[in-house]
Amino acid sequence: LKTGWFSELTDLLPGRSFSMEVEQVLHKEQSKFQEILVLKTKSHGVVLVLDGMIQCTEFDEYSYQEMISFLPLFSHPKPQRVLIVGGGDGGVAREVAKYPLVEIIDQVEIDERVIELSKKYLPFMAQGFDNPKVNLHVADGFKFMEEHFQYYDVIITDSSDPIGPATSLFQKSYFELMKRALRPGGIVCSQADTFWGHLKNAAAMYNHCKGVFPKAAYATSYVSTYPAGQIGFALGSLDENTDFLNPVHQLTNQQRKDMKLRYYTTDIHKAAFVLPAFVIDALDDD
Ligand code: AAT
Repeated sequence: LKTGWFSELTDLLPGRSFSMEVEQVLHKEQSKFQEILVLKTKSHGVVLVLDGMIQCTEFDEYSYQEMISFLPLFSHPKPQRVLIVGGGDGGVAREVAKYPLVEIIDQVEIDERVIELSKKYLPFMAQGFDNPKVNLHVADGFKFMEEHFQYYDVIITDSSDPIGPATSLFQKSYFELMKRALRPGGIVCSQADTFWGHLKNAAAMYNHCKGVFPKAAYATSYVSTYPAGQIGFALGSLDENTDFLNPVHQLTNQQRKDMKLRYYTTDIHKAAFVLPAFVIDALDDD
């Protein structure tokens, strides 16, 4: 490896790696839960890395935060109470807070240090926490879910990958707990891995939704700095009539400009559910 470069080297991605040239290591520590690294890179601005995996970069974070937020929010007729699990950088809170129908945003992040360091080094994302609608809890998302019943309209799980503290958020039992925590008509959306090389994980997440909710769907987005440049989302709805492919709230160009959306459009939403043949077959098989 060249010195001065960060390479994403983890057991989750054997035999390959994405690299960025580092201008400065802004911060490095071992928290109670994970290794936290904040880098200033030449090409991607500030980058947050947890346990060796890239969580977000200043350059393309919006492509992920907007999709994981608005795929579920615009599929729900009246999303007043939203729960965000994970998302310690504040990017999803920033997006969810933009939507006027949303009245309450609870967020449960396990690692206080991710929040504190994001406030310091990623203020363009952590500004999400300043919104008065946001109530931040520092706790384990799985435990939090066990203690909440029939309350939320939308639950967004913006979690790190299924290794370390986030492992429980990828299990079927977590989807059962989310179902219980929703009000009638509620919708969930979870980070669901990449189908390039992790097809089994992606299909498992879709099948958790399909096994637990009357309606399920799998969506995809381009995120240039995530493994293979692609990440999926598993969506489930308590309302069997939810039509994920045709969002109830469709945005005009003016509306999306007013919301300062840089990635999400209604057409991108519809296209996100159009999947390659090998993915369709893998989702059907399981
Ligand atoms: N907004 C995009 C960044 C993330 S951050 C994922 C967050 O989930 C981290 O802050 C981590 O501390 C938190 N987290 C992990 N486990 C739990 C848990 N059990 N309960 C609550 N929060 C948790 C997502 C990046 C996706 C990366 C794709 N490769």
